Amino acid sequence: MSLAPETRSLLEALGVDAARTTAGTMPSFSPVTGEEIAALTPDTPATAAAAVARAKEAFKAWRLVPAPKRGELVRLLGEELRADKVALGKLVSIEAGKSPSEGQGEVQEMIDICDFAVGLSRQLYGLTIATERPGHRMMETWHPLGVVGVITAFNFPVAVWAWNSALAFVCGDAVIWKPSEKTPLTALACEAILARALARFGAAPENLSQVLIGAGDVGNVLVESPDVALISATGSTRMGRIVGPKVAARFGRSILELGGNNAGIVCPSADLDMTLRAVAFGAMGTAGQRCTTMRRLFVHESVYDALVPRLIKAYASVTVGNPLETQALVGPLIDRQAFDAMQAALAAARAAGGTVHGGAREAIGSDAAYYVHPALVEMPEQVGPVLEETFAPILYVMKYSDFDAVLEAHNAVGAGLSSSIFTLDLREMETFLSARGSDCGIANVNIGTSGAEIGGAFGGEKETGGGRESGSDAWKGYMRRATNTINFSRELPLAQGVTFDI
Ligand code: UN1
Repeated sequence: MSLAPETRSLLEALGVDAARTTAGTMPSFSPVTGEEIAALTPDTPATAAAAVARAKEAFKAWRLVPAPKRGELVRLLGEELRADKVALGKLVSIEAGKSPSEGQGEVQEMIDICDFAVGLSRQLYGLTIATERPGHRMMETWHPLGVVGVITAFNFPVAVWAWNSALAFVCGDAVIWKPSEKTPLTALACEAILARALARFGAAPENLSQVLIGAGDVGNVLVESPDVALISATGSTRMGRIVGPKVAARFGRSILELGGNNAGIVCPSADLDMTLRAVAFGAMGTAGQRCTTMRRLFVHESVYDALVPRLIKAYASVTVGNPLETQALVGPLIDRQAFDAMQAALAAARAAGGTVHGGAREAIGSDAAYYVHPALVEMPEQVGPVLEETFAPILYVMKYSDFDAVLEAHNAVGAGLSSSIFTLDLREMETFLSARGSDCGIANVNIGTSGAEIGGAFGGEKETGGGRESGSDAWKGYMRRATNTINFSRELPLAQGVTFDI
């Protein structure tokens, strides 16, 4: 096959050897046109195993480089990403179908995590702890963990790699990345960008970072290898149910960032203009293909008629289109399976008494591209498809009257990633953020469920998998902790007052 001229020039500008993307057996498609845009040579379980062996060697050297020096590599990566922000953002648009603003926003998220990680490289602190024994000192030390396997999804094809790699690099780990088979080109572009940073850095071991192109059989080598200390996997709950137990069975560590079924609650005092915009972006942005996409909305009966008709209007007027050629707010679904899943969910919602607004396919581009109008579904209650994550732009809207009951309904789904409350009432807000409020890893007030900044820990509870990536102290997941007790006395007092006189 041959590359489209635009894809070819982008890949070349980003430093990817275009020849590597045309001669293989693994096709890659753009959701923008539905056309095949590349054909790559996939890795195999054998080449994946070889990569693990190489990464182990790289780790042995990298763990000895002082952390602030490791941070210098990430600083250079941030610089390279700044230089390539527009080009990489565009490749994200081609491969994942995001609008230009969202494609570049994703690259900005990578730059942000690099900046964060550079600072972190001088702040990998352990505690000094009071000991009960005289002449002793107790402290904890954080050491590099090992080889980190990063498995990412199509919807954030580059940012999630950066969240993991920027932290892993400053923490002293080697990284093997298995990107989604739906977005291999952006992964190769990241590899090329990192290669420039590594060349400027000069002192990193070979194979500090490797990319494996392929499907589940390749990722499975990482998952099952005892030489991969940490698996950080982003994707569906179905994937997590396979990966999590396998890693646990070998006592490996995992950071799982799985499905979300994120909800907003609109209270009587809510600023409805702001709520409207927050819900519109949260539910329709990225064509509903963020793990943080707002999928459920509970609206108090006193404001239902003031808000929901306006929302339906906003849905009707939103522009859907080719993200490379138009200013449309909503781009394509990733593929036909996503479209089929959306239509199946809408049929189930109708059968359960829902009133569907929107949701039809739009004839944009070829038959192989799947553009849909986002759907808002008024549901009489939270049943059937409302309880599940469908990775498409469907917002289920339900009316509520009692605050305590809506909190319960809010938490009565399997996933626990992100959540929002729209209120100006202090009691409602604080209750939502309290122990009896939202059970999600992310709980917001007067903003939507998506678009988290990198400074906070990112992830969620229950079927979302419990992992935390990105900011705050998520770095601890990429290091191992040693508790050290040092006796600088001439005695040997035992802890807990135990005597053992010999
Ligand atoms: C994802 O969809 O996997 O909070 C990540 C957000 C983005 C990250 C989403 N910062 O929407």
